[in-house]
Amino acid sequence: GLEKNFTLHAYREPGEVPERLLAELAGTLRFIAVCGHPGRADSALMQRLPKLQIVSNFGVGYDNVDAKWAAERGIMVTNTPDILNEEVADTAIGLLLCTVRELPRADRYIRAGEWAKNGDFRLTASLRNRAVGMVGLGRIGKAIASRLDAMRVPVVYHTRRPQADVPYRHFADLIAMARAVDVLLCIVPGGAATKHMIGAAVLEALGPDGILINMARGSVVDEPALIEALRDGKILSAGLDVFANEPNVPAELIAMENVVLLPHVGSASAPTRAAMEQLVVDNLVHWKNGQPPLTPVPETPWPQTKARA
Ligand code: A2R
Repeated sequence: GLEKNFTLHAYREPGEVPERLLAELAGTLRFIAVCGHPGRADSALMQRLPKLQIVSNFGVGYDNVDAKWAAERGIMVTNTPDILNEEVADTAIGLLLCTVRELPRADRYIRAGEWAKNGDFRLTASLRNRAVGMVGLGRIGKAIASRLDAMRVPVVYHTRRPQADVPYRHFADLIAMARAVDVLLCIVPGGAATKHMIGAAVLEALGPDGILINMARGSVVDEPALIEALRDGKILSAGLDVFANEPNVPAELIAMENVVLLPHVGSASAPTRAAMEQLVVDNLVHWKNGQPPLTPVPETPWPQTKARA
C-alpha cells in the first residue's frame, strides 16, 4: 500500500536509523510510517526532519512515538485503534484461562509423556471463585470486561477517572483494588504515566492467590519486583504478553512454571494485522490527499490546533 502511493524508503533494522540514510533523506521526508517494536519516532529522529508532517503508527499503543513533542510542532500522529479491540480481548481471555488453569503446562505434561507415566495432571486454580480488577477500561478493556460478563466473572476497574456508563465498581486507588480482587488485568497505555504502576506494593496487596495478566506494555510492570513476587509466592502466577525489553525475556521468568509467556501477540492474527496495516496506509493517503486523518491520537486532534512549526 505504501509503495503504491509514496516514494518509499524502507528501513527494517532494529535500533537507530543510520546517519547515512538520515543525511540523504532528512530534507525531503514528509511522512513516516512506524511499526512499533522496535520502530520508533522519537524527538531525536523527528527534529532531524524539517518537512515532516505526519507519523502514522502501526498499533493502538504509541509510546514509541513522541506524540507530545510532535503536537507542539504541529506534526500529526495517528494510530490504529478500535479495529483490534476484539482480537486483543480474545487473546487476553485466552491468556487468562491459560494462566489460571495452567493449560500450556498441561499440554507440556502430555508431550513429556507424563500422563501415562504419572497419572492425571495436577488440580489447578479456578476462575469460578475470582473477581477481575481491570487496570484500564478503555476500548480494549471494555471488550475484555464484556467477555468476563458472559463468563460470569465479576469485574471492577481502576482508571484515573470513573466512567458513567459502565456497570462496574470503580476504584480510584489501585492498591485498594488489588486487595479486593485476585486477578489484575492490565490494559492501559505505556509511557511515563503508567511506568511501573504494578510494583511491589500492588503485588503484595494482590496476595498469595493473586494472578497478574499484562496485555498493556512491559513498562507498566516493575519486572524485577514481579519476578521476586512470583519466586517468593507473594502472588500465585502471571500471564504476560508484553515485556520490559522485548524481545528479551528475563531468564528467571522463562525458568518459572507459574508463568505463561506470549511473544506480544495480542493483535497478531493475520486478518487483524492486515486491517491495521491498511489503516496505517489510509491515514497517510488521506493526509497526502488533503483529507482529514482517519484516526489521530488525542495529543494531535483534527482539526489541528497548531500549524507545522
Ligand atoms: O485513566 P483514564 O480515565 O484516562 O482511563 C484510561 C486508562 N488509563 C489509566 N488508568 C490509570 N492510570 C493511568 N495513568 C492511566 N492512563 C490511562 O487506560 C482508559 O480506561 C484506558 C486506556 O484506554 P484507551 O485509550 O481506549 O486505549 P485502548 O485502545 O483500550 O488500548 C490500551 C492499551 C494500548 O495503549 C496499548 O498499550 C495496549 O492497550 O495494547
